[in-house]
Amino acid sequence: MTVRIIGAPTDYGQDRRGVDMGPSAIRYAGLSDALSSAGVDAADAGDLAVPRAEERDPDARTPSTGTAKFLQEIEEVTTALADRVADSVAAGETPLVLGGDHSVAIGSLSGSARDAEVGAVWFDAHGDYNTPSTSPSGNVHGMPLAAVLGHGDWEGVEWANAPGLREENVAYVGLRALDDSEREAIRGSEMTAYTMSDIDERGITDVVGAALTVAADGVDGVHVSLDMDWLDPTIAPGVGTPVRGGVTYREAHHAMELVAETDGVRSMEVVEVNPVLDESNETAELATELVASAFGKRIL
Ligand code: Z70
Ligand code: MN
Ligand code: MN
Ligand code: MN
Repeated sequence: MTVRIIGAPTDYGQDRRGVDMGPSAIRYAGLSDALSSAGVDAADAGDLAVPRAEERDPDARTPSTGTAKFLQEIEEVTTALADRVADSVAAGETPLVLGGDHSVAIGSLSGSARDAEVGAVWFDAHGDYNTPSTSPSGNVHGMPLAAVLGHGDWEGVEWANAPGLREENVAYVGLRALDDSEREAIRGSEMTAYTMSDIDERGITDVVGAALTVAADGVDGVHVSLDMDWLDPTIAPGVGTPVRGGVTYREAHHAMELVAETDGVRSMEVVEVNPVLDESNETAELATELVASAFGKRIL
């Protein structure tokens, strides 16, 4: 198996500068060695060219679609990313996108689900199901799942919609911070949502197994989206929006080991690593370890 590393050094989807250094922090933490130890060939495509935020209007808004900040820039970045991901899949590789904030998922998913039916497992504290008109922040990293599914204002926004992804094949794991509008929209959707309470009650093995089953049902492959704020902030402090009560180190590794066992991973991304908020780079190191588990690294 060849894993194609694609860096997407962008922070246009949120307010905290520094997440654009995520790809560099993850590589520095030893990503290619970690992938080798998982027994896969890693090929690094380098980083996407992302326009420097300092050269753009900090109040960038696209009025026709409400209050999504830097929507033009995000369209540029995610459109380019979608092409890279689609090319990688077409070449028989498994693309691994390094964020960047979670807005990059618009690119990974619309690329991965361009010519195929794809499911998704969303490991995140947050729902990322806002639209420009429901968003409390205007930050697109709180919207990518709504964008790819064409929910609400995102309906018909062609560059953002992922043609081969259906709500029925999307499963959240570990939710614990939802806006009221998101809660209602998620309840009204066909997605499956496993919260931290479900993990408390059923255990990580059962919940992740169920999520993978939902995502893989009747599709060509599964996209794995790993937002590092899914983890408890005590072990992953370098994220822009830490939320208490996340999964533990062992739960996270086990979840990724279950991902590896499905054999159906078509594409993956790891996002929201912000080395500026993390003096010892432990969040990027953990991201690297978890990716290795997701691609088959085992203790014995
Ligand atoms: C909030 C919003 C969010 C990540 C924070 C927060 C969303 N729901 N996503 N951190 N990764 O602004 O939409
Ligand atoms: Mn997220
Ligand atoms: Mn999040
Ligand atoms: Mn598209």
